[in-house]
Amino acid sequence: MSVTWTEAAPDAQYTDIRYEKDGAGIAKITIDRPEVRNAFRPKTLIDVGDALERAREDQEVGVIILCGEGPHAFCSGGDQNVRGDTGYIEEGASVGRFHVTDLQVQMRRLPKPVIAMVAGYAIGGGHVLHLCCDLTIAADNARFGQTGPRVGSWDGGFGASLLRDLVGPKKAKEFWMLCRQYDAQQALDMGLVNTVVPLERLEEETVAWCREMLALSPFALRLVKSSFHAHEDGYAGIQQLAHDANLLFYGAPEAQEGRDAYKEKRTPDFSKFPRRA
Ligand code: S0N
Repeated sequence: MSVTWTEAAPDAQYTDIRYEKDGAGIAKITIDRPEVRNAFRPKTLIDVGDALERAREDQEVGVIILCGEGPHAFCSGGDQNVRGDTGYIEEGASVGRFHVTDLQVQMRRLPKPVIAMVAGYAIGGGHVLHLCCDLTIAADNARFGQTGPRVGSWDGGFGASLLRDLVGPKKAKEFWMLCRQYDAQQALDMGLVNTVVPLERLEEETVAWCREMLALSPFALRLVKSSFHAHEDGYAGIQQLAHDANLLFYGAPEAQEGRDAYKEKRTPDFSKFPRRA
């Protein structure tokens, strides 16, 4: 199953990623810093966030792949070279922060499936990025793990909660308290990834999964995602699902009667709508 990727945002000032589309519904965002195992600095995350927003707004796009350049790493987390005493420091800034906080939420709220395509290492904050994706397709050379306590940090947000949901509390604590690495088969066995394929077939298989989703109802997929997150993300998750319901209701004559009555300066007549059991 061949695919041809075309640069999709030639106007964007991306330095750390590539943003491409296949012209048939799939967008691909590639973290392009292989010299540091695709570690992210603030600009990397700003680029990824911008590309995700483009993919969200683009009605041609139904599914988004997130991956790293090359066979050695999906992403090795925060770039320790730009880690300051106040967070990760963007070029030209004096005070740092965690740009990844907003990106993780953006991935969760984005109403289209985001698929992690993992070759090589998904480590540290890179591991949390794959956790935040809706599905993960792993190559047989993939390795997963958290390093926080080894480098003086931790991610107690999605990095703890989603991992706990996927592999259970004991195993999740093992990830964080021992900082071990797990291979692709171990990851599959513990429910951390959806499938494992030979490295040379990774993109082909990921694209096949994407095409399967593209054949399905886009709004149903949107509601599937927001339904899961309604529980997992608390009030923010419920808000997403509730607003998706609003979006559907806007299309109903009952909602339109309220709008039309307001515009026509009359009392709305909801009597024709059933009080459904
Ligand atoms: C990925 C590893 C296992 C790969 O090992 P391998 O294949 O042996 O390659 P190396 O020789 O180690 O690496 C090749 C070159 O790449 C550089 N490099 C790799 N990772 C990083 C990185 N994260 N930052 C900077 N440089 C990196 C190497 O230095 C090497 O360069 P040269 O050739 O010049 O020597 C292995 O590389 C590894 O273990 N990497 C470090 C993984 C790690 O500890 N990552 C950081 C973990 N923390 C975060 O991700 C922060 C997350 C975060 O932002 C956050 C968010 C919310 C709340 C809390 C946090 C938080 O945790 O702070």
